[in-house]
Amino acid sequence: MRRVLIANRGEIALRIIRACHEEGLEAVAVYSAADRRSPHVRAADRAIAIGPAPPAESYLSIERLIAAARESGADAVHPGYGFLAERAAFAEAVEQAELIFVGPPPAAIRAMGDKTEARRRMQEAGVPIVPGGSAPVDDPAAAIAAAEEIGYPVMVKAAAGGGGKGMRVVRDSEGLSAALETAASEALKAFGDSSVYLEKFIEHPRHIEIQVLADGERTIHLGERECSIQRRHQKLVEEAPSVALSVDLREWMGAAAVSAAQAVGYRGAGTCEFLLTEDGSFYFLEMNTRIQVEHPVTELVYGVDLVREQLRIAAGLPMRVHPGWLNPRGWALECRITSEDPANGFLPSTGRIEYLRVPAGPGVRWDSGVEIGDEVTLYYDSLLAKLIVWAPDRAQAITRMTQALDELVIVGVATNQAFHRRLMADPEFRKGEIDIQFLERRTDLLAQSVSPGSVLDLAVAAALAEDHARHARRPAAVAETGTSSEWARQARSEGLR
Ligand code: MV4
Repeated sequence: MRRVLIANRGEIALRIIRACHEEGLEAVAVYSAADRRSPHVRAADRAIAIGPAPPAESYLSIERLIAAARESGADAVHPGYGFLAERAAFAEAVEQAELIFVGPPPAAIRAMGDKTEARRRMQEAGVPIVPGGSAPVDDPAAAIAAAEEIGYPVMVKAAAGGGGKGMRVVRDSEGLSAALETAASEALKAFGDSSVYLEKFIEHPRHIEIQVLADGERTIHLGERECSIQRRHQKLVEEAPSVALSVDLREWMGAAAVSAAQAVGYRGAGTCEFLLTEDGSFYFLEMNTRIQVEHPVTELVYGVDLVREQLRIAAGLPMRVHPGWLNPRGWALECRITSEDPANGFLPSTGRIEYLRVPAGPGVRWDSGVEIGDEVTLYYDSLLAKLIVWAPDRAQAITRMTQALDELVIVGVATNQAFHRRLMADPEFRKGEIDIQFLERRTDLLAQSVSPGSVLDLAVAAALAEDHARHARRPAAVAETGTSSEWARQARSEGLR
């Protein structure tokens, strides 16, 4: 393996290009007409135009991507996340073109993509799944009988689903047939497959996911990520480790994730999603057969570069992860900075990034695909950057994130930055008292719009507050008078300190 085509854009394309270079590999970027000036295009060794801005005609075109790989002499393809990353047909097309797919075998993608198939495989492998059916239900009478058995509330889920589409909660037999119909039609629309099945609805769980790596020889886990802070199935903040896991629970969930991966012949980096209840029960939900957006928090606490490991494994090399290293150290947090306006129902905002000040300092990582001057459009998802921090413990990580959010300035598009600041200051969040319904309860953290008339007042107040904060940050010794040292006093008065 010498040259890798990155079938993606934005921050993850840049992330993968950097990993390629560290592994001594050449990186080929692809770009749509909207991305011709993007940072990932300049960072790569070569870049190939693959079509117009709409994803269907560029980043989602299997044909054009394979053609670009051929034209550039690439011998491998990394899909990143989103777009074609979890399409078994893409992995197959890559392999049919005699290229290496940097990801799991197509059969593993396919098995995990069908949720009822995945449930059957997990059951066989002894991985705990949510009580419920492992085959699609078709007629309402059978569904009512099944729901009685499971016990209400139940959830109707799309077999081809994932990520929250085609799901309905049902609290009694009355609502069941309507829910079956809406879930089935939603599933048909979203996935082209109307099959649905039933599960017990788990109330107020945490969303915990386990990172796995498999190189064909060994399958290991790299602990958990806590992903409960989400809104409408979009994660906003992730952390590693989770306050909810003891060393023992980490090993149990880790072992379950390893079994899940082994059950489908997994290779590469993957993630098993679980629901974790307050009493410490956990249930496998689904496996994401790709590198994930939030992978950096695991990298920071485990000291492992997951994308470099993906590349090594794809090249047929053993992973470099030494079993003795595998303990989380300290705490990592990630805030997804998106071009969405919390004051406007989180609608995507567009515009040119007129000014950008990026946070820095010890333990601060900024994974971004945008720069000053870039145009934010509606063609792609709204993730502008991931602000990631590491610190020795959770409290210090929150402090560090708060400081980094204070340093961050983005002018030109509305972002969710202020939401993240409110969250970091929130007592419940700081205690780690979170579950997947946290943001449904705490709508106060989402909104807080500012009327145009108060903007000037706020600007003046902000300037005064900044001045006050600068004084507060100055070391106490400087502010003090009446020191015994005439030398020091004199030096300070001359501005030498
Ligand atoms: C559930 C559930 C409660 N009970 N299944 C959402 C996306 C898909 N991965 C599965 N999902 C859920 N399945 C049962 N039986 C709650 C969710 C869920 C959820 C899961 C993870 C993260 C965020 C979520 C938000 C709403 C619902």
